[in-house]
Amino acid sequence: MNVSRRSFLASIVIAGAASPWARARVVASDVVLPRPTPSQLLWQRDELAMFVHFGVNTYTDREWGLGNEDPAIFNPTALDARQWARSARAAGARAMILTAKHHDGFCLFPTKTTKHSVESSPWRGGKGDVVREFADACRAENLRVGLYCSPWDRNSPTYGGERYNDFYCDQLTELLTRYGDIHEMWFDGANGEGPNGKRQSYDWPRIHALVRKLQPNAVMFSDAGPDVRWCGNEKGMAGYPNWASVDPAAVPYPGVDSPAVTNALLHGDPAGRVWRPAEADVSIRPGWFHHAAEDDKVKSVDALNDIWFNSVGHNSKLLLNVPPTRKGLFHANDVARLREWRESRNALFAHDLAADKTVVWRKTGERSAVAEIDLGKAHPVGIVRLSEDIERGQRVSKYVLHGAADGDWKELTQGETIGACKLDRIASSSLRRLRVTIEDAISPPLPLRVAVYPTTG
Ligand code: FUL
Repeated sequence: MNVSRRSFLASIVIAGAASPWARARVVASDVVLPRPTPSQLLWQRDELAMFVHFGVNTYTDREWGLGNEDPAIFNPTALDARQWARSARAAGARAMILTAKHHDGFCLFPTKTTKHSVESSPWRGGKGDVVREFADACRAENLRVGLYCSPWDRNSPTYGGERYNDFYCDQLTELLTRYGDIHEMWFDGANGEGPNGKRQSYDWPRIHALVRKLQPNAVMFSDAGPDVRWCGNEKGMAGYPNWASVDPAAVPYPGVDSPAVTNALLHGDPAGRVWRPAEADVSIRPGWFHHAAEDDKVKSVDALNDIWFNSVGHNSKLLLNVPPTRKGLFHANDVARLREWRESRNALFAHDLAADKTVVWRKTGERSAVAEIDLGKAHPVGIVRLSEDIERGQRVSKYVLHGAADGDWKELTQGETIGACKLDRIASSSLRRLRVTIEDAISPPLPLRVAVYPTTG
């Protein structure tokens, strides 16, 4: 599903331009738009990452630990991070993110900062390191490695004072120097009270600078970025329209909450000067951690597909959580569902009817254009995928999709933003030609990539 740049360029012809790419370059050089860094681009092109919530909550059946859990309860009898990674890979994920520390403060890695860690547990005789096994498994399965280290810590006695920022930065330093390349550092916004009843003021500029220094290629996620923003809900549903650009002042720090903030997270801002695409996180079950009572509540393939269309299909990246059980394995129901879901997506997107067809591109004004494609013969069309060349920013703000069998054009759907990927499910009809009319854009639009998938089932 990734847009290969070479095929993207090869499949487009610009009507009436002697040297299409020379012309496109001139247009693009006129504008100053926020653009992704190479790391942000890589991050978005992965489309799907797996989230893994694991820790003392797995053993207490809680979602938020209290911070006073006995490390002795952490004892996965069959922990196999390779099984997580294989399932993630089979589901089509290209990255995986582990809760190295959740709000309870229990560290899944040995650390000099606290005794509240795997070292004090019976697992692997206190010599184990879940983060190490996780990172090794990711690399063995060709997945990029991401880590979640909760700023909120209900265990640390330093929490609520300046020393906690040192403590937290020491933990980050351990995580960012021991385990090779980290692709994504995930900072959640929850910020409650610590063991002393105090709240913490986090030194975000220092935290961000530390991550940049130790892992310059990592993207940092939080409500407030700086590289990737939260999509504004935990349902895996990005907003629409969805701009990758934002006004950084609209979400000043992680955890800030108001209707205006939610709106900014859901939709981004076409006038925003910073590139900060949305990540849509959701769990495959009701909870983030494993609870045996939810073993029959694994989301259906239809629900997961719906999430896909509303996340990846709305110019976002999907972060899907699958929680290991007390044994340290993904549950068989989740593994089976991931496989079924992948098969369903494979079927939906198996055959791009437009793969070897030419998109004829015609500028119709400073901020408008038309893309037309002839499939050669009529097919029942179920999904149209549109992509902008986001390396050069996001531009389209209004489009209409038309289709024709042999005769008249009829309107299929209308949309606003496109970005890296817009998926339109259209009522099944037999179509030979498709036309995307870009009615407005915030900057001269560039040729689109158009993929067309037949109706299945
Ligand atoms: C939130 C946390 O409070 C939840 O427990 C979970 O980790 C979710 C992904 O982020 O901020």
